[in-house]
Amino acid sequence: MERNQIVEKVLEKYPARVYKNRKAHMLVKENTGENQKIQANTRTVPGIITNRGCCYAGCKGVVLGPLKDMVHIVHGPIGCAYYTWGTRRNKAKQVGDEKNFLNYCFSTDMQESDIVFGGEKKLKQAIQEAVEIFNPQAISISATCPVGLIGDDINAVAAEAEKLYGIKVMAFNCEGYKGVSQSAGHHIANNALMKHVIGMGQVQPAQYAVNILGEYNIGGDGWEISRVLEKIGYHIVTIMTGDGSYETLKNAHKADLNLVQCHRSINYIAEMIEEKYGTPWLKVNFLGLSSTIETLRDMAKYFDDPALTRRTEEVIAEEMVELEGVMRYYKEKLEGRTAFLFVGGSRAHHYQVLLKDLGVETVMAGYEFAHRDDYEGREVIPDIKVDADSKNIEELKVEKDEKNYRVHLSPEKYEQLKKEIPLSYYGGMIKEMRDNSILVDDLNHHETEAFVKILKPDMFFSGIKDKYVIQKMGVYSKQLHSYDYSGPYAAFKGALNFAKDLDMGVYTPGWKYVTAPWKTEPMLEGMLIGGEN
Ligand code: CFM
Ligand code: HCA
Repeated sequence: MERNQIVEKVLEKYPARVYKNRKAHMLVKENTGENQKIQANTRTVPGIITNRGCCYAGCKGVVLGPLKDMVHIVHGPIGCAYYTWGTRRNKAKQVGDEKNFLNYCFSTDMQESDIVFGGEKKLKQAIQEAVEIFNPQAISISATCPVGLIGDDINAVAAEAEKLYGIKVMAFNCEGYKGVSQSAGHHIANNALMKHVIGMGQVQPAQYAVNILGEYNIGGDGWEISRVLEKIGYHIVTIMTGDGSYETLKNAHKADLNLVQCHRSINYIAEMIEEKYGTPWLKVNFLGLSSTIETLRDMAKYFDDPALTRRTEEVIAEEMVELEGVMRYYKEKLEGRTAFLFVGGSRAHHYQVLLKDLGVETVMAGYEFAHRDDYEGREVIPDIKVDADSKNIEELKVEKDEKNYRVHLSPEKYEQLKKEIPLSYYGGMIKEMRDNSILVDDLNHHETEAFVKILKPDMFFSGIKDKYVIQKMGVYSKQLHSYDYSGPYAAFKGALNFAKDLDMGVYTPGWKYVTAPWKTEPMLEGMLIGGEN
């Protein structure tokens, strides 16, 4: 079947309205060289089972949660607090006299009576307890759905607590329903960190100072990236936000370059720092050996210092000597296999490189909640007429900070470099995918099963919500959010961990005990959409 026919087959039994909606979220990459449009960042059709998370998950769970020296109070029911604490892999090390509160889950544990009579009193008490017991420099308060519905004024509580205790207390109106998905929460968190934290510090960094933005240290990825960068001679001012801290984040404006790993979650800050302080950003990808090497070379081009360039090549050579043989071994075992990737807002793109390094072809990829620019490149931003989140979320305007603004490159050099490296630019996922591959935004449960049955990929990379459904279909399924509690997968040593895990997953004898449905259900055509088999 042609790929376009496959898409039609998957969509065919939807009612007309749903068909129209979902079709706009899918495309087959064509060899036209033209920008191919995909609908993204719009609300899921009610009733469809989506894998997306909520605004609060993006704000507290992703961006704020990993900041280790802050107390993050969740104002809401305990389940919400637990979800963004126990299931997120926020790994952090305490260095020197730094504080690290990440082992604690702080919540007001709202009950029915708080919903009826209001929860502000309980929130004030929680702040007081946190201050008395933990003495943090800063506190975040994140609102969950009921808080917005009953109208607790968390901003007033935060302002009062800030005066009372003389520490930073930030309130985040990131109720779960606030936007389309996690990405609304990223934006809310970015705005407040920009307003209240970045720019407040005065610590001068060492030479070759960089920030790593959009790296959340899942499985220790941030540590492996830092190891490589420090070996070359870079100084990491702050990492946003995996193993990051409030204290280091204050100095983010002092770096010479911002590295952007996950564009979706942090592009707002990268842009605002450039506007306010003059720091350019570079789109990087530390997932995959070829992309890690390319990123390191791009960084060397930016700094344009022969000693740093030499050191970059030395480190690449040293790391690769250890890896080449063993990676070839895994490539031989995995070559020719096919994969589906469906992950949040950046990994579905980044991991394609790592898979390609291992000879695995991505036949279908999609994001849960990324925006059109993450698919098509930042050049489409002016065409995104209606941003479904913009009526709820402030579009923060920043101005040049005359005192702290620094010019890092002459305008000519900046323009020249932009032609060579992705400086303050992200090209998105589509351009890098092979012709004929399928892209699906906000893939849902029915579509997952239907595409798997038709295309029979050798492996599927996504999250906890669909992992076991897929595995029971006889297809190896690997979580790319939590890494199934393995990792790191980033940079050099991470690539090898990934190759080993993939090899184990594909070759496990366990597959003998699972039969793929298409082996026992020959009437595939009739059973794609429930109820007919
Ligand atoms: Fe960025 Fe992330 Fe992702 Fe994301 Fe997420 Fe995540 Fe993700 Mo889960 S910030 S968009 S909101 S890389 S939590 S660390 S794994 S969906 S692809
Ligand atoms: C979130 C967090 C999540 C969920 C993971 C998953 C994460 O968005 O709420 O569905 O497997 O990475 O922990 O994306």
